Amino acid sequence: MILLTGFQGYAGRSLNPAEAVVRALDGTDIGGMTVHGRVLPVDFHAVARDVPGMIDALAPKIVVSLGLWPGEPMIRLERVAANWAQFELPDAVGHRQVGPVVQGGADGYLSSLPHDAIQSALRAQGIPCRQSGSAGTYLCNALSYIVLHHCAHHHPGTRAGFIHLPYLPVQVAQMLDDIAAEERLEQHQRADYASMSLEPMIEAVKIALTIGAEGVA
Ligand code: PCA
Repeated sequence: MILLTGFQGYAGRSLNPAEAVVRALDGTDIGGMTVHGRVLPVDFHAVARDVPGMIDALAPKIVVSLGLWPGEPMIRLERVAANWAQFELPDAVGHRQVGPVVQGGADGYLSSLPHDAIQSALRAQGIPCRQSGSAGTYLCNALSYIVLHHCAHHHPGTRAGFIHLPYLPVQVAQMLDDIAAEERLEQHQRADYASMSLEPMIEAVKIALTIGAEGVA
């Protein structure tokens, strides 16, 4: 089976495309495996406590985690998870993690998903996609690290990786209204308020899981 996780909204926003994609794909069959969707709170301690047990209980062949990268214009495949957190923003329960994600853990892990094949397949479908060497220093990187660390130690056959998604168009529309209301200098001229509709995001994750499942018994 496949474990697909996605974060809830955070930083005062109720929507997160990651949650929407997880809800859309939960219970579907991909590559002969059932997708088990789990929506995660933006809460460092809850994630660190619950996700390893989730993996032990479900024993998935593939774990793909999803999150929002604000302003990212395309599907972003994260290659690297670093054992470092530098939360500039408190999480949903007010915690700011600064320091290692896992005390005493390796400095980093590489994703075990077939990134090049996923990238080619997405581009062939007309879905813009790129690979990234840093998932940042907030909870997405931390979750990616926690999953890869746990799999490296306890589920060596499990493929795992992280995908960052752009804003949904409705989020950018709302932001533009918020910015206009705040009358903040220059914000209305910024050219980096990228977004992507939900359908291609769902399609992208479906393709990534299909390719990730190839050759997995
Ligand atoms: N994005 C944040 C955490 C939750 C989410 O969806 C991040 O990139 O770390």
